[in-house]
Amino acid sequence: MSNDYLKALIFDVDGTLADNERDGHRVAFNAAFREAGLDWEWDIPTYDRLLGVFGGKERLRHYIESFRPDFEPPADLDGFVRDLHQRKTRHYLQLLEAGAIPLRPGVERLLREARAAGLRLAVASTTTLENVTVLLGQALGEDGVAWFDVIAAGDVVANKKPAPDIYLKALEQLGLEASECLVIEDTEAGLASATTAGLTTVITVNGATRNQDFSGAALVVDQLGEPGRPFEVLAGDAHGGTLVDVALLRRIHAEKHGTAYIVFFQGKAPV
Ligand code: XBP
Repeated sequence: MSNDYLKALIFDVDGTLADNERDGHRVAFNAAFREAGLDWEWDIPTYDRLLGVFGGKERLRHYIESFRPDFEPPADLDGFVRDLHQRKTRHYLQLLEAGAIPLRPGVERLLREARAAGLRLAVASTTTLENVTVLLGQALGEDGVAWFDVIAAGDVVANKKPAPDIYLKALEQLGLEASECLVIEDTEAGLASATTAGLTTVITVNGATRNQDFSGAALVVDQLGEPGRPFEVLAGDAHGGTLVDVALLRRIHAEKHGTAYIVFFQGKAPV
């Protein structure tokens, strides 16, 4: 039994902080295809299937290999994919900068509460680093990025989710043990990644992930919840709570790690 107190929250980004896959990343991929003179168009059902492959470059390559037997790949396939992905990232950043991609309900509330309670914040995401920093700056204001001690993102690891690498990287950069952190995720692959890294995980589903298998998650909800807009509990024990807040996360963590559950002075863990 461990005696570790909860010290940090690690957030996935796409689908968790923002519901940005279908109306953000997908739209940007399609704009890149048009710009490159390709007649490819990813509709929502196609994109939902492609979401099984994490990482934009990996997803493009999978699409070419598995969905476009008609396509004559160029000799430099890596360069072709890289160019297409750079175009996609430019279009995605434009959407972010236009304010087209807001945070999901309860996200900003939880981030603010966690900071006030002395918890450290981190990101572990498959997406390109700039996609994360621009989203945070746009949604939380100029110092939004500085709220996070660690932003582990994109190609800094060789193996993307469901491999545990990005969560292990975030833990290494935080200098913390898995037992001192909790993860917020939205996908089965993200859950597998965090769980293999030894982390306890709360799932906040979205339209594309609601029917995935989340056995092994500590709690599964439809959104983090706001006052007056309670979450729906899809699996697990919410301990009578109506939103994901620091008190509920401490309770879940304490239960999982066997830490004596005490009333923290002003919500802060003892040092
Ligand atoms: C989700 C992803 C990302 C984005 C695309 O990652 O798979 O690939 O769809 O991002 P996570 P890039 O849930 O870990 O945030 O095109 O920048 O790779």
